[in-house]
Amino acid sequence: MEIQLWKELLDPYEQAVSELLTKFNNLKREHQKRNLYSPIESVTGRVKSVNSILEKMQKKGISFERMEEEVEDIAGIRIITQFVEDIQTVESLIYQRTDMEVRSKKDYLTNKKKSGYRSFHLIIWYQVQTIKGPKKLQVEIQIRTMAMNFWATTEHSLQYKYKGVIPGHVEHQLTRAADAIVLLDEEMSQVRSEIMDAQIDNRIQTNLVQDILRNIENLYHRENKREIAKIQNEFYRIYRLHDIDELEKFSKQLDILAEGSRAQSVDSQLHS
Ligand code: 0O2
Repeated sequence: MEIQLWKELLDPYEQAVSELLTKFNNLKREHQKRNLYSPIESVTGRVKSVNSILEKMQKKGISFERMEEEVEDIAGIRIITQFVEDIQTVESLIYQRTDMEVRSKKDYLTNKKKSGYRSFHLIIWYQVQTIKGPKKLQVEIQIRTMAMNFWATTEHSLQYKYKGVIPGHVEHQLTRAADAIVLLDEEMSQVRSEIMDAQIDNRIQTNLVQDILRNIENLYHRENKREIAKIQNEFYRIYRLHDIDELEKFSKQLDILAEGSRAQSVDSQLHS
């Protein structure tokens, strides 16, 4: 293969990664906007470097003709979750989609790798539209917790440092660290519902404060400034109470006030 063809070949994979990043980030945002707990903590993606593709082809004896079929992770997405339970939720979300078709999966959670590696992988078919028409390609989606990711990225760096031959004592420490990660994930699962509740409350409060401030700003342009100052002071007073129910009540009252003020302003514009 001529070197200049690599860019042409990898361009659709770049496009797939970029589109999928947007889609998974949107999934996270959608949850947040609806004050729901998001099983997705963060998403990253990359197209494998030519060097890594060549290395894999050499290691597995893959020909150039079979490359796109057999190197399944030319495009890679990594979804990080907070809890082990979220991994299955993300998997279900992917299965439900009509723009992603699951081709295969590798469950390194139930069957942890000898190295200690834990993660859940899906290989999906994903279609991109290019100027040459549609192209269906494979994307590897790795789904793992923050703790699993910490271990995997550290171990990956060591693999690189020791060129795949990690000394026995380091390997031993990595195995112990992998066991500790299993325990950490289990411990975090025990307090999962409490953490989820706290995060949802925090999100609700953030959205409420945003709504309140937007209403105050709109009223500021239409109403008496002294009245607005009073409303703002009342907001600060309620905010200091740390009571979401009170904040919600205040926000609803302000909604009604803002709606009334808006209607009055439209009315007076029509009659002027
Ligand atoms: P990179 O640099 O992340 O792209 P295999 O035949 O088992 O060697 P295969 O068939 O590609 O590999 O599938 P597998 O095992 O599911 O591995 C796919 C990817 O999972 C790897 O891609 C790594 O990203 C990750 N992975 C798998 N095993 C390990 C492990 O023991 N430690 C770490 N840190 N990551 C792992 P690449 O191409 O190997 O690497």
